[in-house]
Amino acid sequence: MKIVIVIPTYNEVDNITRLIPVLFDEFKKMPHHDFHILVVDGNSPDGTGQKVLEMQSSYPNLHLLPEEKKAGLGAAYICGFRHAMGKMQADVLVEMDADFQHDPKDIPRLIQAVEEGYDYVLGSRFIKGGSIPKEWSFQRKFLSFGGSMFTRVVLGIFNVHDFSTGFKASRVKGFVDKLDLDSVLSKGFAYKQDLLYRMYKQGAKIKEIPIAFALRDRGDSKMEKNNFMDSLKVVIKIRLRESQNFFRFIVVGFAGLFTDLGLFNILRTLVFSSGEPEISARYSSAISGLVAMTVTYILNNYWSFSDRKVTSITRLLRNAPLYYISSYIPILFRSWFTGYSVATFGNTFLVANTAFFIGVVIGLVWNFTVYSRIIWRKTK
Ligand SMILES: Nc1nc2c(ncn2[C@@H]2O[C@H](COP(=O)(O)OP(=O)(O)O)[C@@H](O)[C@H]2O)c(=O)[nH]1
Ligand SMILES: [Mg+2]
Repeated sequence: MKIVIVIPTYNEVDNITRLIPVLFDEFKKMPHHDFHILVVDGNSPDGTGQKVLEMQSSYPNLHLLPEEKKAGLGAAYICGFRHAMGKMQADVLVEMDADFQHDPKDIPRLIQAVEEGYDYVLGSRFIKGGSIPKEWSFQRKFLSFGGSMFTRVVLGIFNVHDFSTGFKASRVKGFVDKLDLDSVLSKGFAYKQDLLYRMYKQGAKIKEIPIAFALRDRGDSKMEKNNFMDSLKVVIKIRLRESQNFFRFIVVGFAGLFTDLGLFNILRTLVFSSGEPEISARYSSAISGLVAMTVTYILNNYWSFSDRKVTSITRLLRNAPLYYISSYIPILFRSWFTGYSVATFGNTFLVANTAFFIGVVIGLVWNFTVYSRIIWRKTK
């Protein structure tokens, strides 16, 4: 496999000159792979780029991708990934810092997992065997670990423990080459969470291997003060975007409820007011229910599930009975369940309404599942 280690640098001249020889020594242990180093330099004033160019005479597999200016960690990686995939035809991309916080000796373990068939291998600090520097302040430890746990829960990716690690290997074919790198949500640190989520959605087989995250060797950290907030924003943005169908579905549900209630009362008091009250209520309820269902059907099609909307009128008409019937199933269930509950636990306000509420929640889950999986199922 052709493996490209992408290393962004900004003022890392002391580190990169020592890291490069160590890495090429490490590569010798895996002679069956074709290793390359791609340094993406943000036009460092300390001459990092120049130094890399000089070292190329000793290391033919050393490459430099100069940026016009420092444009953020995410921007540097995206730029490097494009170059490594396009110009260099890489099979595997490795992300790594220049400052020895990532141990070059861990590279064989990352690559081995890729050989085993994993598509996204993360050097993880928060699993058994992994660690962060004990010298870090409590606040930094807390933000790092807490941030990852928060991301884990909000994104619902429970097989990952370290969402902000900067040491990882990704398979290109079928994975990184399928991602739309133009739309990555951050030019800075938070590109990590977004890329991870995209790889996950792409169906990558993910593996974490434990790493000991060291202290920066020389030079200063380029960590921006707002990294944490940047990541938080990106994670929440992803969650909202992914849940958009669901939020809209809930809003449409309320619109349906108001239509139903409003129309029921208008019909009952104004249209069928002259008839028998019992018959009037029955007709009004049947009509308002049907109209409300039609309204929600249309709103769901053109709004909640607008990303998958059905445009052909024949298909829309053909789907309608399925929509009405499937939406009616939880109502039937709810009716049976409330009846059963008052008969069993007593005919009180609390019992009736608790049962009704449970029925509503089950109905929500049922409807959303049927709508998103069947009626407005995603077609690739
Ligand atoms: N090209 C480029 N490299 C950067 C930029 N920001 C950080 N780096 C490099 O990315 C790596 C990670 O940054 P670092 O300061 O070590 O972050 P920390 O480990 O979180 O403190 C280092 O090799 C930096 O030199 C940037 O804006 N552009
Ligand atoms: Mg670092």
